Amino acid sequence: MATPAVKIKRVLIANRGEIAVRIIRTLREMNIESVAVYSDADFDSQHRYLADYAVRLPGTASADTYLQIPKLLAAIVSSGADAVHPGYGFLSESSEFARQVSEAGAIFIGPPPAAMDRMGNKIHARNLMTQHGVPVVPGAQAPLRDAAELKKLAHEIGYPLILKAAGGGGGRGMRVVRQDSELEAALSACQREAVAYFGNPEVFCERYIERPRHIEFQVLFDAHGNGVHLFERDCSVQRRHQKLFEEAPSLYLNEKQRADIGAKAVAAARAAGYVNAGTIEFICESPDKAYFMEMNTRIQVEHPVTEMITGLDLIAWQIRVAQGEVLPFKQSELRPHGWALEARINAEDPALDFAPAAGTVHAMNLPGGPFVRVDTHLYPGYRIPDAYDSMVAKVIVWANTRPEALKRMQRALSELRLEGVQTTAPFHEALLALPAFREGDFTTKLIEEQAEYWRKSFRESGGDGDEPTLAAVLGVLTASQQSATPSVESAQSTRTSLWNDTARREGLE
Ligand code: MV4
Repeated sequence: MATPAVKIKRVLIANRGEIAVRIIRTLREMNIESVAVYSDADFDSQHRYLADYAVRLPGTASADTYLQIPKLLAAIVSSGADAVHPGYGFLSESSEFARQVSEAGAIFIGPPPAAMDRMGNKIHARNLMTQHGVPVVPGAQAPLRDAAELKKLAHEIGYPLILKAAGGGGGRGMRVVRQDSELEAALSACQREAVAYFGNPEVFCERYIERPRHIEFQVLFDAHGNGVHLFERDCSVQRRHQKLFEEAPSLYLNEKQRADIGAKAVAAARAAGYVNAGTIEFICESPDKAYFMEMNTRIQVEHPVTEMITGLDLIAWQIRVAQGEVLPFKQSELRPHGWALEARINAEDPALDFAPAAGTVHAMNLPGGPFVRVDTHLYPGYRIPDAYDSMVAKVIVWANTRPEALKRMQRALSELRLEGVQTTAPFHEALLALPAFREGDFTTKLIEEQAEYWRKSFRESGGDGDEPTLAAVLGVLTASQQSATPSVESAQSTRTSLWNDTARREGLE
């Protein structure tokens, strides 16, 4: 392996929870020291215990702690960290943070700020993709000026349409429009939300794809112009833009389609001048019609499924390319191996419409055994604070084939016990039993469209509370019909607390 241009010795992790723990583990394996930062609510958190050093960020709210650039810069200086890993959420996609970390003399373990900016504006990203031969959904090439212009475009593109904020992403502030009469109100609502959520009033439109498959490609680029894709993840199983279950590879694509879309993902990242690990999101109308949606310029929650099918530690590779190392493999040398699944375990209360719920983990039993991985920051006696997001564990399994992986996930979930908190685990058990899911016949609408199937089973079981799984699933479904609450991963960077926000939104909408 080529000698790195620089050798990172001490990394500050500007994050918390399972991802902070995950990053510390790789650092230790690489003989790199770790520096945790912790808010007052995270005094008892595992990432603080596990790191070599820990720096307090006074305060509790994300805005006062994990989102506070000045406090983080002070922690970098006081700890002597020579690099920063941002994890996901929080400041991970802030080009401003990346710039200030560099100016403070530390290495930002992530993409160059300019690449983040190129992909951050969705209109700019769409146009950049078109220039580089990456397909986008037919739509606007500039911010919409007014309803008249939108109407003209609508007649060119055809209904249904979707309005999105240029500064948005991850599903927030989108509006579907099905006819002329809805245009004006939808445009002004979308513009209003664009200002409120993203501080940017620019809005654009695209043809709306009713039942897409959400497939994203992991890419990895070094600083010397070498880049590969590490195959795809199918993240179609989601509710309210919150991913619940991910897998790699996707049953939807054959080898040729995988290679074609993968090449487009590499072209997309190259067009942005990308370095480090990133993800190109596509929505697919059919396996041969994949459109670029957006790029996530961070490590993602679901990165472990890619690690399982490639055998690569993605956090380690992020660090290596940040040190200037050259990628030692070519695309032609990479092959996916077997099948990996991930179930996100969120602490949520079915009695409160599956609202995020804090609590103390009085006792726990985590799944184990062959080819099972659990990424979590939980330990017995830990009190889950309500100031941050509700994801508390990821159960990841690997097997040679998808049917074997499904069986293994069922086995793993059957071992999971978290006493004192209610979780999304029952939802996953119901999902794994669902014929459409098992057969791979699903889109992003799966959960909504299966509502009737689950309701019927619930009625036939008597609906008397003897069926905790179905009752829990019905709770998920009820929640899924409420107003959109987008993904934690992308949303927590712009909000002080998702948990409080859920309650706030219910009052507002
Ligand atoms: C779309 C779409 C249909 N047509 N764009 C949601 C998240 C953001 N990244 C883009 N999203 C969508 N954009 C067009 N032109 C449907 C969605 C969408 C979606 C996409 C991926 C995963 C889950 C989704 C759930 C609802 C809507």
